[in-house]
Amino acid sequence: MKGLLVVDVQNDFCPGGALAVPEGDKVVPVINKLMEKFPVVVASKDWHPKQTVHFEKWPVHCVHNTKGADFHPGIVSTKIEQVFLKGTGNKDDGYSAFEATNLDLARYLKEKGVDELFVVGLATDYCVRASAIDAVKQGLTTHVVTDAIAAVNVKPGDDEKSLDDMRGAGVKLVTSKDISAK
Ligand code: VGL
Ligand code: ZN
Repeated sequence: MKGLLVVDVQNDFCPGGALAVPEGDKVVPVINKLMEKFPVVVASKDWHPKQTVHFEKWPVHCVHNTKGADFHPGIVSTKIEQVFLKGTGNKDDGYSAFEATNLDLARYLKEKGVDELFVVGLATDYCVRASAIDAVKQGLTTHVVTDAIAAVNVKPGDDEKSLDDMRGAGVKLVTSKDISAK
């Protein structure tokens, strides 16, 4: 069974947001179309407390229950059956959706019979990378859809390096047009 994991398509990671990913919003229409093709669609949200050591490294972003932490308004969120919240503690981790604290993503996918996971969203070089690599470690056949992700690129080239890291870990890179109907 195929599942789609939509990582952190939140206002703060989109243009105008507190930690804007260049062209972060370009993934929105691609993801909306993809969601139609998957029997199981889940999403993660970066969901930080007001104060966390994470903000020593990053501008304040995705504080829980704020507009910045909402999904981008263009995302058809009715297609998302479950949201996984991560980065909820006072620690600088939580990049991976598999570290969500409200529910166990690995167990959820297993219960749904998902053995093949497609990862999309923001940001390529942090949460998409960490989530995809963890998915492989969970034994899932894991794909990242390269036209449905965008990178922060704190350093130029972080996007390409992340793609290499993911490929090296066993992630398959595909484009949205390679994905057929469910
Ligand atoms: C992320 C930086 C800080 C992400 C989250 O969702 O990729 N990046 N917090
Ligand atoms: Zn964060």
